[in-house]
Amino acid sequence: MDWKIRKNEYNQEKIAEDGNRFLIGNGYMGVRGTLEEYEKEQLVAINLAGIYDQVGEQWREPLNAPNGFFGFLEIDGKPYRLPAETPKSHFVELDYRNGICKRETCFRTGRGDVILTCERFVSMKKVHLGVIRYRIRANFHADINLITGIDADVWDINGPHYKRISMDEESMLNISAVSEEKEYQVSVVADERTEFPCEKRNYQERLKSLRIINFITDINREYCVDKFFAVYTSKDTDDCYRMAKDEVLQAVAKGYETLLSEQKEAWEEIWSNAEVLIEGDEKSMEALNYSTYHLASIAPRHRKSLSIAARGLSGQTYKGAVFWDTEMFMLEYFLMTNPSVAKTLIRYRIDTLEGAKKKAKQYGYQGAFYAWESQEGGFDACSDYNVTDVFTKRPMRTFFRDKQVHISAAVVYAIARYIEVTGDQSILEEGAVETVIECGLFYYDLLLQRVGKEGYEIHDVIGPDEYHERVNNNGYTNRMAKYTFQVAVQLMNQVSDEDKIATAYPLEELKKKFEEAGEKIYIPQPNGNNVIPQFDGYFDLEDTTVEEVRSRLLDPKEYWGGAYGVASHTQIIKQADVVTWLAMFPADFSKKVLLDNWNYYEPRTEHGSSLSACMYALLACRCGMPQEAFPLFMKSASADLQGGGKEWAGLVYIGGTHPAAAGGAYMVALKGFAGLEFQNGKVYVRPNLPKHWKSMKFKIMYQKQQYEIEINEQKTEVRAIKKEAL
Ligand code: IFM
Repeated sequence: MDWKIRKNEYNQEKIAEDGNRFLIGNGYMGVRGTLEEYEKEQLVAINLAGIYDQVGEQWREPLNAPNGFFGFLEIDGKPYRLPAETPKSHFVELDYRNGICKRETCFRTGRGDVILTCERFVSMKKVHLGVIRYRIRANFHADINLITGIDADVWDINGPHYKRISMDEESMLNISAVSEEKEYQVSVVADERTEFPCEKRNYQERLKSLRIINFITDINREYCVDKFFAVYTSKDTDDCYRMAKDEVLQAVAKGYETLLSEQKEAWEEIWSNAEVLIEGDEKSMEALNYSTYHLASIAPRHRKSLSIAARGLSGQTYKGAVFWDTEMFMLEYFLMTNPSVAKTLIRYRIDTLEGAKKKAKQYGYQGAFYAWESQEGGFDACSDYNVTDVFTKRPMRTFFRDKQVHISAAVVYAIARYIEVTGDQSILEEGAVETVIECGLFYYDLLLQRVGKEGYEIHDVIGPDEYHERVNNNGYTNRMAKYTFQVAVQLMNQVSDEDKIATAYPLEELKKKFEEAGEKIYIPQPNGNNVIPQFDGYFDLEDTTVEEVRSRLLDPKEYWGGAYGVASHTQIIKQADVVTWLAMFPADFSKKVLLDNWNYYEPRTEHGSSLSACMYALLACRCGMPQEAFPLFMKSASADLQGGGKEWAGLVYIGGTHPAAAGGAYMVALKGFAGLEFQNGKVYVRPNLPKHWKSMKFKIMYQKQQYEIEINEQKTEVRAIKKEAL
């Protein structure tokens, strides 16, 4: 495996998909895999983590920074740029071992050929920094203008976000922009290094700060231009312009080669903990490591409290918001490979507890109801009208924000899993206990007791399967609420009398209430065929096939759920729901029940969400069916490598990268195929490899100790290899 993906042909229809596939990032910013000469029409984005802004009544979304990678060639006075030009040859390559994206394009002119090669990365060591090396070679004496600069005419889904844009008349290229709503300042400064005679001239164009570098080429000589740019925002510092300038000065002084070796070192460090080796199936190994490349590229290492958006740093899709994806699908990867990032993700939820309490209050509940689409401060960006109807072009009332109450339990799950895996209790003092108690209070308030019935129920919710809205007793939700009560009691039992929580909450009373709630909450049980109803009345819905439902679509972009969606009145579901429950809590039922549910639900699942396949794969492994799990694992692991996922929900664009699928694939590999488990402070592996996998080797962190795990036909070994915490 050469840790590179490459595309040799140029096709315009794939610009959006390639932007995701060739993405580079460092947790602070994500840069779509677009070409240097592209502009907003080609969905260029330098997407910034955790900084949001709203224009008018449109959806609030994260800011895209002015593009410091912008640049193009003029040859003999004529611009040569894609897509306007047809290249003689062209390739794009991502070296995902080192987070470096390269393109090479040969332009044919009337006088000869010019080859432009660009190699770029965003520094993993200095997260504000972007670096690019241009190499230009011609087989004739070409008059070259390399036009390089910063483009503030950025792609926005709900923008434009910058109301004021300024450029100083300085020797360095620079743009400072002020955002519409929150008046965040974003400054980008750029400069370059050339070591050959050339003429340079700065100029400004609407929303662009540009420089022409002019030279005449010798035949077949390579000319190298190294450009460095830095992005700072007023969320990082009070003086972002100066900080950006200083960073660029330092980068220019260091030079490309030094920054490149720092980049390689930083990525090597990541892979030294995260690489998964698979013998016997190179394709799986590539897909899996490429998937986790995306997770590593968006990991917030630069902050103590920040989370990851559902589409990572690939743009403003889904409002750049944080969903349950992080806790239920991505967290495990960080726990195994970099627990301090896992802690950062959890702190984000602890720090947004106030937002969750506010949301609960708005709906008349006590406790913490986390945002379905969480932005700064836990603000719920989810709109009441989250899908646009393809027929009427009107926004459709959806209930994701109001009814996907399972989100709070995902936060509790993450906290409990973090403590279990890392053994680090320090988050308890940082607000984790309050967070869990508040989530418990929220579910407590949702409980209903029907006259003449014993248990407690939860009505009017949406489970993971979003096509069926406002259902009663969604099994997954009720089970997660039960789990929340149990974790809350456990944590309250650890609180000492001197602890300030002991005075803030009536702990004894709460423990009693939650214990009782945990025991009495109604958990849907398997029917005569061993199948658990996804919610009350699920089996009464039309039992049909995914293909039949698909054939009823009048428009391919039509939304399947909601009031009159094609799936709403059928048993066809969007994504793993009961199966997510069983994959998470396999000990709840016998293996036979797990299997019968898998067999029932799988053919009835559209897998319309990239979060679905991995849960089916995980449960298949739990049922001892690695062969059935394998294609579903590959579907998750290849979500961004192959592309082709759903790009539209009604008329709303939902394309981008799929970090939850990546995290899901990683879970399948480790928990499913390798059968990794922790019990009483010990690491166990009960391998369940697909037939053609000859061996598997990876490292994990468990309770401050790193282990190397090796599984092959002869042996299964778990070796403790490093003492220090990561
Ligand atoms: O969180 C998911 C949800 O489960 C399905 N729709 C997309 C969301 C973001 O990935």
